[in-house]
Amino acid sequence: MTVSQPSAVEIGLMSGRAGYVLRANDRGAFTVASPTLYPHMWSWDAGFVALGIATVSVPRALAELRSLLSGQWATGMIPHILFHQPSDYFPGPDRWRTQVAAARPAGVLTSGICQPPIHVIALSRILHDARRRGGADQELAEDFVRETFDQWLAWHSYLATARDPYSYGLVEIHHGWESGMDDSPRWDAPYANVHPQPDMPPFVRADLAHVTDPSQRPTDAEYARYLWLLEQKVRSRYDDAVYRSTGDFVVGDVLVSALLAAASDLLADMGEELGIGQGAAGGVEQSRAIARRFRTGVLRSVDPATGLARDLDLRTGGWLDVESAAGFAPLLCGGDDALTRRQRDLLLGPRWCGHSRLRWPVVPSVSPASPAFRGEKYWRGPQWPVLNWLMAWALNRSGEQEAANQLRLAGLSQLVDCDFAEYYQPMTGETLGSRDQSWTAAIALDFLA
Ligand code: 9WN
Repeated sequence: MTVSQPSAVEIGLMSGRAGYVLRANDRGAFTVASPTLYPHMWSWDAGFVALGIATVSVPRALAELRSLLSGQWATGMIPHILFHQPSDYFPGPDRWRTQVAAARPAGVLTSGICQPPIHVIALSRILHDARRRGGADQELAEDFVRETFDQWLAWHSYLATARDPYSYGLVEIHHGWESGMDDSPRWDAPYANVHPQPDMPPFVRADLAHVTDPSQRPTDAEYARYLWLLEQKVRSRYDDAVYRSTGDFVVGDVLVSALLAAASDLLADMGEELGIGQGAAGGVEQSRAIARRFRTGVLRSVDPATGLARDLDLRTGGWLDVESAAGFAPLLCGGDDALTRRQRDLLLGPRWCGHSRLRWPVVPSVSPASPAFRGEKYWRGPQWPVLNWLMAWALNRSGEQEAANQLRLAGLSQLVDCDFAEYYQPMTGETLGSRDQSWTAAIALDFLA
């Protein structure tokens, strides 16, 4: 299916409305992920939000990243939620009880797990934009990179050490939420071994009150497992080694690993350009080493039969064969040109974006040809605009401009209604989940820039 460029009027409306959404979700020092369902700052959302805001204001984009860094733990971890303000979001700070962790930051309440390391990818894009504009924007962005380089390096080093202690080259996640793809069928097998115990404190979900159809969200049984893992993290006092030997869910995540590899290379590039972190043991060389290790880990996970990367259940030692978009992790980190071309063709082909029943040829979270596919259910099939953006970004970086542009145009066509939904039904195009989702508006701005 070929998709044409939206009209000039549609583009004008879309960029105006996307800017409006981001401004409405701006709480001064940070942007809420969405107005009602997610009234806090989420880690990987903030990365996408920053790159979208940068198309309008580089200083405000950098402020978003600075605000995120204010929640960094002494271990280097950037937590998945920063609770800058009170709200009814559940689980909130009372449930996370991060006061048990010595490494928690002072001055801001946070959750105790992390999310995919998209931030340096966003920062490098912001720096690129700022340089194109020159003047004060360029100066600000370069100063920001100089000032925060070590914090990003600490974040990546945390993932490379505390979350890969045996140097497999795959980042270990301790909760499905850490993947950003909470209920993806990627995690069905490992979650089957997560058994909430009767001594888990009772809970009442708040998310269902903010969506029109609760069946589009994870089930109560899934939530019980999410809360049980949270409990296990608290009981380990957020010590990764303790959790590793006591927790139910420990999985090597290919998408997180590929993002870490890509982001580490970009951090090294920025260091070289600005003369930061030089020398044999400097940040640039450390970043390159991280990139190499995780790129190798991702490429090693590829199933030669399908051409897709696989997560690794570190509890059972088994590969997780699920046709999810995370299988395209090698596109993000590169390293094997033949595989890149194979994955490009697969992604645009009939099991994925070229599937005959899709409303828009946008990356679905799970292949519509897979038995695991569910068109309305959260990360079990719907199209998430940010995922499409990531794949377009990856293709562009691999020199696959034509394929990247196809995803960009399809992504823009999907957003022409200006709902900026959290996710979309791939066959009908119906908007699902939250509306006015910040990261959806942000990637629209980036696609339009
Ligand atoms: C739990 C904010 C976040 C995204 C995740 C998405 C969803 C939270 C939730 O919303 O997760 O972290 O409450 O369902 O799955 O990717 O960062 O937009």
